[in-house]
Amino acid sequence: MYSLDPDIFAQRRADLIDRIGEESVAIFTASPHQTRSKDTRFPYRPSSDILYLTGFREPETVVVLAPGHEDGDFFMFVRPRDEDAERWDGRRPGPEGACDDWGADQAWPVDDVDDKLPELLAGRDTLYYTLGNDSEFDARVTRWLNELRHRRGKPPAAPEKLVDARDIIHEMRLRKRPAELELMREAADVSAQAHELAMKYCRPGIREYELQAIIEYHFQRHGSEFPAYPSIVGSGDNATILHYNENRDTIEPDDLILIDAGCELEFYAGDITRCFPASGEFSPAQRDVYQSVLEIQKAALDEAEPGMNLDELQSNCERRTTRALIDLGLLEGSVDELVEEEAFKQYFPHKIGHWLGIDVHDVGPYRHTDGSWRSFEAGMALTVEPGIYIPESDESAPAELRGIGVRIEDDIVFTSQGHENLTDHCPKSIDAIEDIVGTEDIDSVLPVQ
Ligand SMILES: [Mn+2]
Repeated sequence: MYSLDPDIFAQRRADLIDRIGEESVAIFTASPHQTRSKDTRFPYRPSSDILYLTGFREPETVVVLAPGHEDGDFFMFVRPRDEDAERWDGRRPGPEGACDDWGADQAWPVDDVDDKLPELLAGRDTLYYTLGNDSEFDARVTRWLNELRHRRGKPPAAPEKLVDARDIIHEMRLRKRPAELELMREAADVSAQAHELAMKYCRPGIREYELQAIIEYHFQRHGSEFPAYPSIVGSGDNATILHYNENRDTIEPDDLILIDAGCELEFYAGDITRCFPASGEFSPAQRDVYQSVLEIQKAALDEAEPGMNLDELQSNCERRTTRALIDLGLLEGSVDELVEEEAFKQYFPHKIGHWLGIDVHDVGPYRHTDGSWRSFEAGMALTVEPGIYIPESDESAPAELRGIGVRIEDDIVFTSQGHENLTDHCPKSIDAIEDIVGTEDIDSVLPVQ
């Protein structure tokens, strides 16, 4: 169960209920449990919107918020208690637990959804529900609406308007409150410490997956159940693959290593990228690329404050990156023309950052509905992660730069005045990194048997 105070979930539901109003009803469904192979499954990752509203984490769950209903406003359909199933697959709270421990006003076994849920829709004007996630459930919703429309002897009872439920809840999730920020700070701290450990225990000859194991061991020691996303440990040319996660190679003495890893703590994500040389000393070429990215990141952090928007941050980063690429001998021409042609995309193909929260690429629109970019506001959490990647195969690049990939990523939260950098203490300057890499010996801690 969440360590977040149950009142926080109650407050979120109350907020959502306020926003949708008494004429409406909202349905949220859990994502399905995915098969990993044959009859085994991936560990279940609860659906973020349901986590946000309830903290409840089981598959097959349906949450209904029906403001002003005579029996309450928070209803759940959950997996029923089942002695045999629980003996095999684990304990279930069942409907009773959903009421007692998660605060549902009423809860039923999920198999009762066809009997009970249409009643919760009856008489409402607007249904908040997201079509397209689960075609089977979509068909059920359609059937219930039709049944309500054709009900005899009663006034038309089916909601006439269907609104995407994400619009409203994702807007809420975009602004983090103090209790969430505390968890995000903790997720950032644990993630930062894990990067530091990887730097300390790195040495030529170690495998990428060993560094991954050190990082993920640290995550779990601190109560994280999952990494927030598959950890990226790329040495040498592997660092130029943006979402590399084979992590099987042996680290060579001359490699620069890129690690992009963050823990998920109480379902809040950390997301940090750091790069460091396996030998403990940057080569001149690695140093040049690294220092360029570091300065680009510093400039972005210096200007990231409320009132700015992601498009401005991105454009400025593209311009600075273009200038750096010219200085490094990777592009030729004028900054204006190269920016216009988007020539930087060959070496910086991604965005400067993304929202961060319960999902690592968190929800919430970056633009207003009219297409204009929305300004950053206090409580919004963003990653800032410029990069330059020069694949080994790039014959147009100076030979000494090929096979170097650098990304530097911090997690920030906007405050009324500027921002708080949650991951600033993770070693980042060339001196700080060179001081720490290779200072510990993993074999003395965990000898290979
Ligand atoms: Mn990221």
